[in-house]
Amino acid sequence: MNMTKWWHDKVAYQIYPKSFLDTNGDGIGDLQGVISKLDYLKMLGIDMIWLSPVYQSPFVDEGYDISDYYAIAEEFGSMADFDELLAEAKKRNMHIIMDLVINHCSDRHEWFQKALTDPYGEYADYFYFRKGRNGNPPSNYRSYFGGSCWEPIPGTDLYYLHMFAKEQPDLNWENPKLRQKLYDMINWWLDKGVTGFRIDAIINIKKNLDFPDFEPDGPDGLSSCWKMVESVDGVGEFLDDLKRNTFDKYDAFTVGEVFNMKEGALSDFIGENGYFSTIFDFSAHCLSDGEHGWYDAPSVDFQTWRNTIIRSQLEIQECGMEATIIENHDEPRGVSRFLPEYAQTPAGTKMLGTVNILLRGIPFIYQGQEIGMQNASWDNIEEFDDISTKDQYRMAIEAGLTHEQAMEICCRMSRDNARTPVQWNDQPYAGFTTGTPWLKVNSNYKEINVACQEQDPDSVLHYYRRLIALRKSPEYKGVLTYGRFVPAYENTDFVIAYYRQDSKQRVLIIANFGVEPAELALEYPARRILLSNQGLTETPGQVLHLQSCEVMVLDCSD
Ligand code: TEU
Ligand code: CA
Repeated sequence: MNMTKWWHDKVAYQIYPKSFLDTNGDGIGDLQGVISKLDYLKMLGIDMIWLSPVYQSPFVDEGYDISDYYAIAEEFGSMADFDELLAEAKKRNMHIIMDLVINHCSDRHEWFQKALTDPYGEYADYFYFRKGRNGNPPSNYRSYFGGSCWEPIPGTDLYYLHMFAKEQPDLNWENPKLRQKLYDMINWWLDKGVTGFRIDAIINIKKNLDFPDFEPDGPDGLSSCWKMVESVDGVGEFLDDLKRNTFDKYDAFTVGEVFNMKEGALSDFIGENGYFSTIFDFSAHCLSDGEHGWYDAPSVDFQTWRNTIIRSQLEIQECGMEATIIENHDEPRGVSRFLPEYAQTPAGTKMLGTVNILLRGIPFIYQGQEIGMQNASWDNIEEFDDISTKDQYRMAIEAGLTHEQAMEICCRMSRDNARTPVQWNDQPYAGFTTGTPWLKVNSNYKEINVACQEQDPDSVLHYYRRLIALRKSPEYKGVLTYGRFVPAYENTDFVIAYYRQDSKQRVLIIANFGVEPAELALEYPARRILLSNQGLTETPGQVLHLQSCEVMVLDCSD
């Protein structure tokens, strides 16, 4: 990678607007809430904000079902609010990137409504309308949210395809007219001043138009729809066309949500001329993918997690950069997921953050991560809002698990763990709203909230500020952005360590995830301690003593 890009050294923050901050008491976060916290984010060191969808939507899948790409959801405010957000961000030299959901839209979108009224007309070809086979749907695909991917169209012998919920019909990317409409829409937002996009579920846009059946892989007799996605060729042509007609013209930043990529395709995606600027590194998250669902998800031990991160970093740096995350709106909280119970403390939270944020890549911090928000506790299935959690619960029960077992799994894995309101203070509903929040507030808000952490210089929040400041400091920015990733101390149990180094500098990041203290001889003498979650300031000697959950960042340049 030789060319530098404007976004290489940026630190990003994901906002899930519905749960960020409510300013009008309706229990739903809104754009004014985001605007009011721009200074807070600036102070944290954030350069770029990814907004989860704020478009008009029936919210069946919380905004990932868009009914009008040119309108702001009235729950969140107006287009004037959005323009104000853009202007206020710009004043602070911050970028706004939108969520681009173009594999599917909402069944309430005008295109789909028109298609339904004229199932053989022009708009039907914006979607996949197909005849059934012998009284069955056109193929045996199971959607990501459960049940068949095919929904009958009333009054016809046709079905339409939906890889996600039935309220999210898939758009037909084979249709050049549809593609052009999407490009026009993307360019309209870029003209407005958004500087890029996070691109949702994008690998799914290429279908095998024969829609062949696959071997059933569950008791429902269906086969996961991603098998078709993984087996079909040609997504690259669409992605290339997309990029040339939109992002390229604006030097936009794009981060793709890409699962199920083909072996060896990484450089096509994120190389110098890749389809995207970057994609998310989900390698650690995929470790807990069950064969059938959450109910048969394997548990992940420390060594596997560490080795996965190392392997992934080594592979990526040969092609480009990926976006590194601990959590997002689809994942449980990282502190609850990646840290053993004894480490689910402020020290452990800082350690996990340090290891992640100093990796080679573009860090994306998810709202609340900077104060160490954790999974919530859920008492019954009705408390969940998430469509996927409800489906996973049903699947677990169908597979023979008890209600208690199924609940235990949903508590651990639910996407709603990341969607509980941000904990701003210790007031009712954590200061998120003066009304009733749309989703329950985590009961630990009195211990974990922004206001109390502001008061405490040792808090996770203050530590995150120092961590990001180090990453962006004039002295270390170069090596921490472009420096190579070199794993270290790989044979030491419970330690994860790596160097970031270039021809002039070498920085060691080293963390002890174990219960026991660790003692290690430094391979290169330390010149200076750059960061410590124990507040240490004295440069260590030859032998490094790391307590349980201790992390250190050392300048070990020659
Ligand atoms: O996610 C795509 C995706 O593959 C995940 O939804 C995954 O299948 C799911 O989290 C398992 O629980 C994107 C968005 O991030 C997600 O919020 C949307 O629900 C989905 O697309 C549909 O737009
Ligand atoms: Ca509101």
